[in-house]
Amino acid sequence: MSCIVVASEAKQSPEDCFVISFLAMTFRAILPKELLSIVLVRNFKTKMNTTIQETPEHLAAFENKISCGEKIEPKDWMPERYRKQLIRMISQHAHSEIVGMLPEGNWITRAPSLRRKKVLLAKVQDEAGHGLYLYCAAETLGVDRRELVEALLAGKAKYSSIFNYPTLSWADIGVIGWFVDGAAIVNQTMLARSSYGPYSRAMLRICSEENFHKKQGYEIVATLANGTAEQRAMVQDAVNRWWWQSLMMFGPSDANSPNSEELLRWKVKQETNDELRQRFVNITVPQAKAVNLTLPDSDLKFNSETGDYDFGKINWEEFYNVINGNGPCNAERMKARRLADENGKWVREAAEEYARKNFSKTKNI
Ligand code: FAQ
Repeated sequence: MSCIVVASEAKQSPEDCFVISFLAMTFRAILPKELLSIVLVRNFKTKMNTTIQETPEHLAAFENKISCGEKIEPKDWMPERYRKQLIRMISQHAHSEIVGMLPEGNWITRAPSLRRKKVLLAKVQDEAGHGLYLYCAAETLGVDRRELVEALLAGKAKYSSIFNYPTLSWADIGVIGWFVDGAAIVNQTMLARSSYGPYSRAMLRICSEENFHKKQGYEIVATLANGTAEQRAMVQDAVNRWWWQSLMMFGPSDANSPNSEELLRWKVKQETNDELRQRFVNITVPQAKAVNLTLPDSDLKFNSETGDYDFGKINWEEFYNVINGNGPCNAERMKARRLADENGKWVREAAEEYARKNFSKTKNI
């Protein structure tokens, strides 16, 4: 087992470097060497060329680079709108990973065996790691992580709708791995080809971990589906409660997706919300059949002309209700995040004070 500390040197101020050294020293001091692997993510605050005005020539060169399949890197010139869109999307993604720890974290103490407990613990820890990579990726765009976290805590930033539903039974943990991680893989495999270098590289690592997550979820589902009548009923109930909500993860239909046009043009997204949703349905229907579970949609049927599974109408009213903060668990999730932020305040303050003192010592030398 290894413990990974991801630290960011986003601001590059000497204070930050001291905070990181302090954390590294502390972890080295308290953990045996074989348990510790420290990853310092050097996240250079971009000295973006914002002094260069946005001219049609710059935009044309930028778009040409993208159409040739080249990646945009933090120090490259980019239109302000591209930068803003990426900060919005990457930070929402990071918040989703962090808030997404809550529904599953709720079951760590109640997992039915030591094996299941260990796997779930590792999965939830992975999600925390994904959140940290993603905050680092957002910081390469010149934004401060604290600013992003404060936007979440103030209710100004979004996170995925799916995490505003309760986990009522152990079967929910299996279904989350199968559906939610499954949907995330479909979406993120596309994002791994995104035009922004740091985001696409973060996605590669994240997708390989999500594959394990999906497999552990499907294994739980298959075990319950082959179990007693009570276990089968429990897993079918979980499938019924998470199916439509998982389809909503892909966002509004293309006709109502205000950001898609721009994101597709700049190859941040390479496929539309509806295309990805359809791919997820096509992948998942045979998997449900394989374990003799039904998906709660009487309109679901194979269309031999398109080669796709046609499916019923999504309840968009519910979707907008949830993303506007009125889902079943929105208030509970935000309360948990605010509490975590408050409880971590003394650690941030101690680290800052340590850095401040050490920085002034260095200046005196
Ligand atoms: N929930 O114009 P579009 C995971 C918002 S990670 C909440 O179509 P866009 C791993 C959207 O932000 C799951 N809000 O937007 C895991 C926009 O609002 P804004 C997270 C949503 O950006 C597993 C407005 O609606 N994955 O599960 C949702 O083109 C288990 C209009 O929408 C990502 O974030 C939604 N479902 O497409 C972790 C992937 N859908 O900002 C723990 C990266 C839409 O204008 C446990 N993001 N909205 O006020 C994306 O791929 C895209 O941003 C979309 C939305 C597809 C989410």
